[in-house]
Amino acid sequence: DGETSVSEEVEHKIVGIEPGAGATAATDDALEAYDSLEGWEHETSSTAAMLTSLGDAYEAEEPIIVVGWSPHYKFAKWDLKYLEDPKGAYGGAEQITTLAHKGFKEENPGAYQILENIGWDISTLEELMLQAQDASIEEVAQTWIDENQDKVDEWIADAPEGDGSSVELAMTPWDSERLTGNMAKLALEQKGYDVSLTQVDPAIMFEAVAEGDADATLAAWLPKTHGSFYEEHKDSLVKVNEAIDGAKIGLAVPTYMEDTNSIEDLEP
Ligand code: PBE
Repeated sequence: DGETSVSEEVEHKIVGIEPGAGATAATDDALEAYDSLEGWEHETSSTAAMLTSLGDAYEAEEPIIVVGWSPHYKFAKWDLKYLEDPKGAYGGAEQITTLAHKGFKEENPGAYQILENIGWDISTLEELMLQAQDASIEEVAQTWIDENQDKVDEWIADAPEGDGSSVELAMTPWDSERLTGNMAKLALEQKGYDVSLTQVDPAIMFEAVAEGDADATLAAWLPKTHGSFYEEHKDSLVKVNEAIDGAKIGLAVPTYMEDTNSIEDLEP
């Protein structure tokens, strides 16, 4: 009928994020799983570049398809929706899980006990991610700890003093993980633990905790996003806590793309 389809308008391209992200691997899986995505290109770059492309397209009310996830401020800043994923390429609800090296509980039972207690509602984290648009992650983390001492006390009160024992935490480079990593660090430090926080890609993070180069992480998205990393290393890892419930990954589009609601609405 001569009309340009959404798939043509976006030039059969998915705007992706970092090559090492779990959501990137899931998107490659989706390209394999869906006939509707045959011949599509998955362009990886960075979260910042994806957000710039999304903001520009949104401003111009042009169609765009991005690799998305929650919690993230993009859903508060713009009206976006996830595309339905009937084949489950992106999994379902995820828990952002705290993992430790298998020997860590015995090595440092006090720090382990505190990590078992630390968790947040997803709405709290979303609010903090919005605040982090206008302030540094470290500032937002410090302010939340200062204003929620009752919560921090629940986490640390019953645990033994750290007496300067070291806790090496690993995290990934995304805002949600930098926030939870920094807040956990501050809570552990209040009890006298000496905490280091290192930022690495997911593959390195899993390897570091599995090999004991890091003690623990609050940044494992399971069961799907980092599922293959977890499977590879699970014999050396312990699930300490599900610190955040209700996370999600998938393909996201602006809601003004009214007729595009499922990955199966796209065309080769
Ligand atoms: N993310 C945010 C990461 C984990 C946290 C969903 C973009 C990923 O590995 O895909």
